[in-house]
Amino acid sequence: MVMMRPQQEASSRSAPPNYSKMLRSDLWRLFVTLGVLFAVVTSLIAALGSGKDAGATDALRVELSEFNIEPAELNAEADAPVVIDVQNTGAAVHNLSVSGQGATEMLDPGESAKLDLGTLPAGTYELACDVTGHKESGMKGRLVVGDGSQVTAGHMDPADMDASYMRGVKAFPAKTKGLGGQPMTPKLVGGTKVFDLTADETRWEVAPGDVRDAMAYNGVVPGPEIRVREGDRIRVVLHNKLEESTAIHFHGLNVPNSVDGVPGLTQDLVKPGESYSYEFDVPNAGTHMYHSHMNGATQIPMGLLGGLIVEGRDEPEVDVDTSIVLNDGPLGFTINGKGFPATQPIAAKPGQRVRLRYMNEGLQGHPMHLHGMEQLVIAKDGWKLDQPYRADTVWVAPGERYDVIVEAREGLWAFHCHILSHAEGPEGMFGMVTVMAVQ
Ligand SMILES: [Cu+2]
Repeated sequence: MVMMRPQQEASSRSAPPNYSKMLRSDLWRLFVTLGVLFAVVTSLIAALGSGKDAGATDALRVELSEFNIEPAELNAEADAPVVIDVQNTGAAVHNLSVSGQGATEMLDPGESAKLDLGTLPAGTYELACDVTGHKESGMKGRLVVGDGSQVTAGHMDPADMDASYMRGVKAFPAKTKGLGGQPMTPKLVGGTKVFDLTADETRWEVAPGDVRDAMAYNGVVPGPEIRVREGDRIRVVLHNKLEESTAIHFHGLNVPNSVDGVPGLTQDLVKPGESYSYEFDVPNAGTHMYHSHMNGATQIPMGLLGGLIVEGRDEPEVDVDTSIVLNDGPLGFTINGKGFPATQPIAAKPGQRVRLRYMNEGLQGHPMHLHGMEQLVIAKDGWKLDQPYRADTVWVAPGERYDVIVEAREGLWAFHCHILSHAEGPEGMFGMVTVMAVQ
């Protein structure tokens, strides 16, 4: 455009002689014309280019898994279309929902979708998965539109971080309503040990003030512990007070097929309001579990699970025998139905032998790490190992059980899942954390 000025000036003023001479020159005219064309094309390109820039934020991408939205914070420009590429990299169904703005459909594992939110005014929007309980389990985040002054995700004022962390530790072991996994005394009918289990919906306090929708046997998570001896005759009577069908499977026990607890395969559905009896002679000893075998990815994480301990003929001598039932899902990450600081400490005296029985009822693996002492792994899935081995971290996959023996050393020893997002965040420890208190 600058190139035009001599011409304009020339026409608005009386031109000095050497100027008019130059204007008359064909070469100069061609030069000016080319200059004008160049300027027009350049500004057109610039206009188109800037239009494109103003209309798009850098590609936004999130991955959904159990139970994370990664990254947990997205940043977008204000007054520009926001499009998010969403991929479900997890093993369960998830979606991405942006508070009040829109959501993808439910995505199966491996599926992806584009979430086009159009132009959003500046502000902070909540990201979450709409599947019941997934947001509470960690599938949340935020979308910050405009205003670069926002704090970075996960960043907390260091003083607040310290205070929040210490509050949690000082609250441990915090009191909450309800304690699951306590040994159940059976009714003796003839020579048969009878256990009545009522499945119902309930509210369960996972951590102080954190009360969630749950499904429970006899109102507790985990359900009461069934502890019997190899060869006992037992009858487990299930009463279904849920609004959906259910059944009980005895996980790890080599029971007769007819009492294996799989609706449609070995028995009828136990419909709402119905009862069903399972009676058998207890076969193989070991650390086992009982749980629902209907709508499993919901009913079990929500609490329809329990320990089933079968004492054998030659059990190792121990001073303390404790079950560690692991679970994850709508109730968060829990040890015996509670999250830190409401988890129970494991108490022992120096030199005592402590038997820990891990049972993983969750949908994820949990590597359980004990500080200060090695764990001697003596059994896998209830079967004694020919060659016990030592480990400081015992990976317990979904469905697995491990029995370990620990020789207690004096001290307060942290004991937690080593997938650290199951145990600790900027606000302190939570979920799968407890303490072995040897005093
Ligand atoms: Cu874990």
